[in-house]
Amino acid sequence: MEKLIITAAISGAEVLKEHNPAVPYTAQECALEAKAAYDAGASIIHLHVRQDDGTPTQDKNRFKEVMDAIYKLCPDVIIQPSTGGAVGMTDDERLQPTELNPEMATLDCGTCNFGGDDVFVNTENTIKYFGTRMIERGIKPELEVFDKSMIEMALRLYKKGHIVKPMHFDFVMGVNGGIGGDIRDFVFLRGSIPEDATYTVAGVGRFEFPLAQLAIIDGGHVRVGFEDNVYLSKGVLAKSNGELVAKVVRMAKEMGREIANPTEARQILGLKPRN
Ligand code: KMH
Ligand code: ZN
Repeated sequence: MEKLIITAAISGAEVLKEHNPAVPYTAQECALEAKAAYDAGASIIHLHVRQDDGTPTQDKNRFKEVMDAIYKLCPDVIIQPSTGGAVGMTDDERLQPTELNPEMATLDCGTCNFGGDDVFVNTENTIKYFGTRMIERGIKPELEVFDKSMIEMALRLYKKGHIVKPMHFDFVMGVNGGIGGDIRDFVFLRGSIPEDATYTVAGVGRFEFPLAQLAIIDGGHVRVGFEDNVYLSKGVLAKSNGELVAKVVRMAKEMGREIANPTEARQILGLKPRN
C-alpha cells in the first residue's frame, strides 16, 4: 500500500484561541505549529492566515510572511494555501495566495451551508475561474468536497478542461451543512471518485479520528488539525497540531502503514519539486 500522507490544517479561518489557546494567529505561532506537525509526521501544511488579532485574511503579503516563516523551520514541507479563505470573501480576495505560485492550493467544489446564517459560496463560475487559474500557474488543486454533488461538479469541470487529472480530493466530512461522517458516507464518497484519483479525509470534530482510521485501512490519506478539530480525545484539548498528527502516526503504525515524507508525498501526488 502507498505510504500515508498526513496533512495538518494548523489554523483554519473560523477556530479561535477561545476554542483552544494553541490555535496560531501570528507568523511565528503558525511556523511553530507547522514545525510541531512536521516533526510528528505531516508532509503537507494546509494553511489559512490571520491578522495578529485572529481576523482571517487572504492578503498575499501575509501569506508570504507566514510561508517564509514555515519554510525557515521546515524547508522541504509542502504548503497548501487555502483559496477558501473565510465565508463572505470575494473570489479575487480568496485567490491572492495563488499569486505566490504554491505547489498546491485548495479548490472548493460547491456551495455549502456553514452553520447559522453562514453560506460558503462557490458557484460553478467561481470553481471554473479558480481551476483555470491553477492550471495556468501549475498549482495542483486539492479538490475540497463537502458533499457527493461536489464530486459530480469536479468531474464535470474536468470534462470542460478546468481541472486536470490525476485528481486529488479532500473529503471534508461532518460540516454542519455538508455530508455526515459515518462509514456509509465515507464509502459513498470513496466509491464516487475516478480510479486514478487520490484522496484525503478531513473529519470535522468527533469524526476526525474514526474517518482517519478508515482512510488508513483503505489506502487513502488523512488530514487532521485545529481547523477541523481541537480535541485529542473526548474533552481533552490538543496542546498542539503535532499531538493530533502523532495520534494518526500511532494509528497508522498499528495498522502497518508507513508515513510519507514530503519527497514521497510529492511523488504520490505528482507535484513538481519546489524551486
Ligand atoms: N473556511 C471555510 C469557509 C478551504 O480551505 O479551501 C473554507 C475552507 C475551505 O476552509
Ligand atoms: Zn481550509
